[in-house]
Amino acid sequence: MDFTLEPLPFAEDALEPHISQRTVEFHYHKHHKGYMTKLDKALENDERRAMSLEQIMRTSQGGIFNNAAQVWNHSFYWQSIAPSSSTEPSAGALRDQIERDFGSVAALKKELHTVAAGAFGSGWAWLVFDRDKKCLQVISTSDAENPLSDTCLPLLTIDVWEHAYYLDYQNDRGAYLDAVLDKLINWEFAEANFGSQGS
Ligand code: MN3
Repeated sequence: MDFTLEPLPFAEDALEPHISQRTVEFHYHKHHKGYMTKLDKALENDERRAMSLEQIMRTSQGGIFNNAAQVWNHSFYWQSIAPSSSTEPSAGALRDQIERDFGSVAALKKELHTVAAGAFGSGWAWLVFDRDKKCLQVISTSDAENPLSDTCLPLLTIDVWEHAYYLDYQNDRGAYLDAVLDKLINWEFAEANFGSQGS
């Protein structure tokens, strides 16, 4: 794999006032980049250097898994949020599936809020599509874990590590989640992921 970080999909101040430029700077240049730097160093003389990031995650444990997964999770997070997002998914396949599985978009947002707020310690909240059960689910993972597998297709994620919100909201994770869920969720990204499920 190429050990350079892809650029942010928006300007560093573009999420203001919901997520500050200072948070995005630290989050991207220190945390996200830090995981990539550590992964690069850990794989210095390792045949896994030639693998894709996804292959490295599948075949590694411990520090190498943690750094690889955190690189992947953060790239996915930066795409899961966007400035001036539409507040709801537009009419279409994902919206139909949301209404089937949760009743409404509002109920899905409430479930995301509950799961993300209730996740103990550091981790991630996810909207995923279960290919076996053919349904959407909201789940959380701890630390660097992610739900990526043959049966589980991630559609969007919310970072609930404290570094994602502490500078802006201190210990009030709920206020950060309100801002993300009401103003920043990139429904077009979730729709594109949902559309890639195959059949
Ligand atoms: Mn983070």
